Amino acid sequence: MGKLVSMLYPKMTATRREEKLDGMWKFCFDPEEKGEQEGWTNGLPGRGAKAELLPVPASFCDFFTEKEKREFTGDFWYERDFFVPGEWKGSRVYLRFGSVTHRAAVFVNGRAVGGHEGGFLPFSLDITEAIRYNETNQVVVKGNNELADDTLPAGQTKILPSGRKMTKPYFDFFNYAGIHRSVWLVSVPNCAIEDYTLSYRLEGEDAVVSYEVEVTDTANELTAGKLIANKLRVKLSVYEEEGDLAAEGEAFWKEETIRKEGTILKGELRVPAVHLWRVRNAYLYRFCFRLYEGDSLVDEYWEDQGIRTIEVKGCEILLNGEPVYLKGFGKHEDSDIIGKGFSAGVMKRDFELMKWIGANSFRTSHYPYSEEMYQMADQEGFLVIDELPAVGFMESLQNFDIAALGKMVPYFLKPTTESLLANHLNALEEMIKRDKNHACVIMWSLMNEPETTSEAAVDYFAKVFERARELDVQKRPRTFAMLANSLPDTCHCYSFSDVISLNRYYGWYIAGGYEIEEAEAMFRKEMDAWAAKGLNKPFIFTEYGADTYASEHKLPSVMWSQEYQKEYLDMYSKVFDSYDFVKGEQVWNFADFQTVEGIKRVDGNKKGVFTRQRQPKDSAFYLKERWESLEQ
Ligand code: BDP
Repeated sequence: MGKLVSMLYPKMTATRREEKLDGMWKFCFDPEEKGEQEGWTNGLPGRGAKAELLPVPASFCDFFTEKEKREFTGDFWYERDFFVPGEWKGSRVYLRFGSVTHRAAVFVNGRAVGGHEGGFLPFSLDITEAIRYNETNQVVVKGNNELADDTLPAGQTKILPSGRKMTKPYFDFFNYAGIHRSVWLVSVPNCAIEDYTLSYRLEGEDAVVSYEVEVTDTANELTAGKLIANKLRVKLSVYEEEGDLAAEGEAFWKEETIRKEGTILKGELRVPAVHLWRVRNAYLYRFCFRLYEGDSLVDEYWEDQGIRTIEVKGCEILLNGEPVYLKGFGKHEDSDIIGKGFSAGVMKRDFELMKWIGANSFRTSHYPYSEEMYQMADQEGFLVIDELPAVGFMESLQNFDIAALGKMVPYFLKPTTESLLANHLNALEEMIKRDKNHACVIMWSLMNEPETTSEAAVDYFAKVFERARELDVQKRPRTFAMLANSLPDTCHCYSFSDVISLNRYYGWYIAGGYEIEEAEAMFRKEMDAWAAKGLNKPFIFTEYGADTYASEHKLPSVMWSQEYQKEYLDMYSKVFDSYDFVKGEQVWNFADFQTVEGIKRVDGNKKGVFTRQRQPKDSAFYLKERWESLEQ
């Protein structure tokens, strides 16, 4: 495996070049796992018109009409050519994948250049030694989408009598796979800005920006002596939206700081009369970092960022010191035909709908989304709960066979726990590294509905939660979404959360339909029990919802009808409004989405407030009225 390098989003600057390699790629399934043996690392079978072509970015699943292709589990391969300009000689060249689900090994001109585990975070591979300049080069990606007890997300791979593999997820969304996000060819100077981290403090009308910049040099080792002798310095210029300079600072390496911080440079600057980034009222400054050696520019990188603070105090979630109430959804990256592939069009529509309905937030359930979603949320002033793909840590949830046989083992006592934790911490590090500077990210969700009722979970939780605190310079609140059986008297782990996030289905999975009054009573009983604990922490609802068929109307209501979805949501609204420690409501789900087939799902999960085609169900108008009448 190659060394994983900078997570910075590809950008053209005075010193950097990028080219998107999206479009039609050659594609091949490899059910017999013979690719390597047959030399596919040098190119896939089927030349010219004999090649099978597939679009990138997209899931491969829903293009095909054959079921074994849609459900395909195992190895799959992609290939395409790319051209490397001769002018790039002397700089470092990378291939940057937004995501390949769930894992990838990459070959350039037949040579292995690295890979990545985990299907929802980006990776860059240094391909400088493998390319030919001013010529056509070839990239081959071997992907794999199998799940196991220790993968994020978790699940199983079953072998059918035909020998075909099949995915058995422990979670409720279709196991879409493929190259889901853009692929870039990137050129970056040898001595470059590897990463930067921002945090803020408000002082009267001003903001004090603390910044850290990490510099790497792939050609030479950056020793303390060299950093000082080369007179390397970083200049940070912060520009207003109109382009005027708002603040500027410069930092040099000094003997004392190098000994302590290595190649990381730290500085502070003051933005006078700051325009704060506010909920649904964003302001973005352009942060431009320039790395100089003496007087010559070595590297330049910029991004638009909002300035804001986020903290939890008592039962309040405070943005810029002011309380916020979350209104919005748990979402999915999911749409017709392209599955989990990124589409700027779908993203735009989703934001338009969320604005229309009066939402101000969403959770990236159940995995980190494409980077463009966070950029857009920064732009639109949406609050994002950023979630890891840590879902399915509860074997019985979707794996009905095992549950029925009563073969349940506490999830964190399985022999796979150690490798699960290693994968989990790795994804955590990557997610925080990728998303830490986004103003929109106000909270980290470290797991969805894990098993928390056995003591074994405590040690696991402690490690994940402590690591998140350590990694995030902004010290954002941490949470995890709690399953129905994680209750005040059964859950061993809620105290790790800075904000308590509940997924609740009273009135759907529990006491649905005419029994809804009983559901409400049970719900209130649980809330009273939480209140009695006096946790002095904010509570939010990260899930509540009812499956609803967009074609069903019924008076009086029945479950699955549009009328029932409204009654259900209205019951929840009343309960939320009775407890002042409830600081947010995110309905499950924004839109209908694809799942595995089964007796509980009619061509997918229908809890959407919008259909999968992004048209409103009746409950959308109900929520619009409520959310527009609630304060931020
Ligand atoms: C919760 C899960 C979510 C499911 C939802 C449901 O967090 O992924 O889709 O319930 O059942 O258990 O609709």
